[in-house]
Amino acid sequence: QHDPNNLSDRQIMVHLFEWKWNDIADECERFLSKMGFAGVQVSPPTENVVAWEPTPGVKRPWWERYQPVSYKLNTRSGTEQQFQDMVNRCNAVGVRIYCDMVLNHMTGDWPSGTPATGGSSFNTGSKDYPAVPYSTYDFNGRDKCSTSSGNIENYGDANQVRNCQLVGLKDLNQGSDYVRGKIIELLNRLISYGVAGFRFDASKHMWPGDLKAIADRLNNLPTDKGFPAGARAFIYQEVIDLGGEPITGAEYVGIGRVTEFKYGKFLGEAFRGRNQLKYLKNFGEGWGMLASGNALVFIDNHDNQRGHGAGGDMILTFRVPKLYKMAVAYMLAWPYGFTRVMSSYYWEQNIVNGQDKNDWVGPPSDSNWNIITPTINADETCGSGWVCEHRWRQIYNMVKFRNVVHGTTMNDWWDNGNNQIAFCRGGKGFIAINNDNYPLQQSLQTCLPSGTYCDVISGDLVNNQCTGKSITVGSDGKAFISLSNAEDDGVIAFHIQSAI
Ligand code: QV4
Ligand code: CA
Repeated sequence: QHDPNNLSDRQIMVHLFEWKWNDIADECERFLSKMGFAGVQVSPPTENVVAWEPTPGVKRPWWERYQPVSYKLNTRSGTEQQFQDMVNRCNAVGVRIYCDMVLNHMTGDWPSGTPATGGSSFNTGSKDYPAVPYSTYDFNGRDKCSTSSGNIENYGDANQVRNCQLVGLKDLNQGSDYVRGKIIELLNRLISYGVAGFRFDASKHMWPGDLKAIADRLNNLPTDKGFPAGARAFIYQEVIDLGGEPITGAEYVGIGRVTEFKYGKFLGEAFRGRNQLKYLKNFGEGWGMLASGNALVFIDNHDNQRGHGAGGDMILTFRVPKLYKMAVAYMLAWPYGFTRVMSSYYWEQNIVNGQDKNDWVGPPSDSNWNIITPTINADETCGSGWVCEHRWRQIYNMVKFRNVVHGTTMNDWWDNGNNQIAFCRGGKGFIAINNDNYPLQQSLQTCLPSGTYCDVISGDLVNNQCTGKSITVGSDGKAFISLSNAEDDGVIAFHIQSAI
């Protein structure tokens, strides 16, 4: 199902990567609702392995959460009780919860006695996960996967990709009625708590037919949690399709939306100067991407911001803030896909031969490895190791922009033949971006009513005054736009609700 079950005036989700449930509930109430966020993607809620030094020095990596041990909801993010409380509190302020679901596999190989976050035992040698329970019969075996390692060795072979192990992770057989039943039970439990949708992790590694069979047996969203009668869970599937493999994203669009990884890669290339912004005029289907209504789009995700997954060094992240804010602004102004904003924590990189040796580092935590609550600074930004891109003014003000212009199309495209672009959105909002190494100085058609507007990138509209730049639109709809390449931000944006 492709509809995020969002309130109609809220069009953006934020991934609060590795946040605790209590902190997410607070964030819904104090910030996300006020700023018009539609929902939150939360880290996998299912009990996972406690990964303690699988290799020397690696302690509680973020990726341990992608190795489930059971379907108990007990993780470093909190307990089942805290999870339910979060869903209730966020729904109460109109912010949806979308869960990251690891359904393709359970853990990799671990020594017996390795603990799990909810206290469950498991045995990887015999493929026993008694707290579900799953046993060896529930996994794809030698009959299904014929590679010598038992792992996926060739992405050119669709059978391997679905039926062999992804990096040694015990591969569940979603073709089995029993496994389907356990997965459906889990998803329906989350639905009963008021969860509005799911990210299906590693969907490329599961058969579309199996996912369809599972999705079809989900319950409607509960009316007693505020959903309209007959509402279905939103589904977006993680399929990395950059072309060149037999498995395509298009195989999955019948079930729900699909992560469009080309989007962030192409924008990374454009803003890093490997392509020109003028070509973004028809960004979307015209670039060989999925249909807008089938796409879930983002600039970076928790994998490719640290060199896992897809996109390589073209991906933009918080580490290149000026380019990143420009790309996010473009994404949020551009009518394509359902958008997701990344919200990260900081870690020190250690790049050796082009590879970050610290790509495993988990979230900010105390001496007992409990995740730390983000602190909130006076200027709305975060502290204590949390980057909180979603609390950068240039980003949350563009969230509002997207909500304001929702339902309009793009018009009045302008470019300078290089990397200065501008466009308007159906009489409701205007944006200009300068990624050339010289100033933008132009009188441009804006499509907005005449008046004075506050630029929402350099400041805000406060007490009927602009704290940043202001722009005057004349009776002909034209405005003089001045945006130097030397400024902190390479964007000017305003909309009908930023008018003085
Ligand atoms: C190691 C060896 C293997 C060996 C295995 C033996 O590398 O060769 O067979 O031990 O047990 C971690 C380690 C990895 C380790 C594995 C098993 O990094 O070295 O294998 O665990 O213990 C995340 C991380 C992975 C991590 C995994 C599980 O990115 O590094 O593996 O979690 O903890 C493809 C997929 C796509 C995937 C993307 C990263 O098509 O689906 O790779 N993206 C999603 C998630 C991602 C997650 C997974 C899928 C798996 O977004 O975060 O992987 O759930 O493109
Ligand atoms: Ca599989």
